[in-house]
Amino acid sequence: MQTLPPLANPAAAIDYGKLAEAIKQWGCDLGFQQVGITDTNLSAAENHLVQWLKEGFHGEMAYMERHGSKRSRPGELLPGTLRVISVRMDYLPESSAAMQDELNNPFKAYLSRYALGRDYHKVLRTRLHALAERIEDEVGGFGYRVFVDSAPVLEKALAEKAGLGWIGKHTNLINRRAGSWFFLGEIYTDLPLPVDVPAKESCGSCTACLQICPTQAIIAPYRLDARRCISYLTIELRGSIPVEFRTAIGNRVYGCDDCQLICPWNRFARLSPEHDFLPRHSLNAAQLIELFSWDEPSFLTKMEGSPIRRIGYISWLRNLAVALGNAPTTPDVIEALRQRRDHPSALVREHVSWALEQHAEPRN
Ligand code: B12
Ligand code: SF4
Repeated sequence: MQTLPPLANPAAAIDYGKLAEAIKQWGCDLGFQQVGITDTNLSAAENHLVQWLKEGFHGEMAYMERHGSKRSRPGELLPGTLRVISVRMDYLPESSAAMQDELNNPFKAYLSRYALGRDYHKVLRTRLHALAERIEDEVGGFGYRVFVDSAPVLEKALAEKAGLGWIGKHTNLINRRAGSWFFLGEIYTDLPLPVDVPAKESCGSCTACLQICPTQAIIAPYRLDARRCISYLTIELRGSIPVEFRTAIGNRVYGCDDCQLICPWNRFARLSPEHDFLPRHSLNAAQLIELFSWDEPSFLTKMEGSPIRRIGYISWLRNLAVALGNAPTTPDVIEALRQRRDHPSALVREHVSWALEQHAEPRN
């Protein structure tokens, strides 16, 4: 890690301009691709959030409305917060050509590229703590808390204000030089650091993501109806996947990347240097039948430390059953589904029955 000249000593005032520069350097030394700083005024984003909730676009994600205005007012979540240090970390583990190949192979399972390796919450949180401790070494005790999608925080709006990119029409944050394959994290702090300039919106007249979305979840630019989004249907939704979306889900068994894959700005994306984000258990090229054959202990063991574990074994089988229903009709596919026809979970049985019907097997 680079050593910078002292920014403060007990007798002198802190030079916050120099401190901000140093924080950005330390952040990059710790593996973040970019660090920006913003204030806590999210009034424009708050209006959109309130409207989004009012329209019910969050579906069953009750946590999105549970905390009232704390999500859009950082000072209500952590009193005393003056600034937010926003960071981004690239996660792309393989080329878009490889992703497209997997997506196009109906016998293979497509899992969102963000979830192939170690859980990002753990990776980013550890680094953010290290960054906060580095700041503490320099200025002494200060008020802060770190977040990685771990509390009511409006991460994209903060990152946009901090200059890390703009919220694209697909609603992910995009950076002109790096695309959108990155995670976000934050440090809320009481240090009065100078703030950065927001990035310019640069989608222009493009609407590629709206058109490619398999379930038409981006109902208008910047407006995502999560209830239609495959990411929501396969990760957040606990019950039955509405039949109207099952065919469109194709072989996407955990999340969806289509709106990012089509985005022209991702031509500038770079592969992540993080070893932690490399695919585990060959999840980037797994066969549907093989994943469907795992028993619960295998699922739990193999998914240790992965964000996929959070959906649980039943949702895992549910999603795979849908994808197998969409796979070409072969004796192996039908046999794999038949093996699960009498599964103890009614949810799994229902999705397996639907899948077998797609292969012209009547419900039992
Ligand atoms: C809830 C959630 C979801 C939900 C809903 C997504 C959504 N768009 O809100 C679901 C489950 C669908 C989801 C999916 C995904 N997610 Co998610 N998700 C979140 C979470 C927890 C909250 C997002 C949020 O605040 N939504 C509230 C709504 C109101 O926000 P919004 O739709 O972005 O709307 C904003 C703008 O579009 C604008 N706006 C809204 N309406 C209007 C209308 C007009 C006219 C205008 C001009 C603007 C405008 O203002 C809003 C507020 O800023 C964040 C983590 C966090 N704590 O922030 C991660 C997060 C956004 N997710 C992330 C990821 C990686 C994904 C997926 C790519 C995962 C995957 N491959 O399956 C997909 C992408 C799908 C997509 N196109 O958005 C990353 C995004 C990183 C990035 N580069 O942007 C985050 C930041 C997690 C992280 N820490 O890295 N996610
Ligand atoms: S695909 Fe086009 S419209 Fe969608 S986010 Fe990318 S640049 Fe914006």
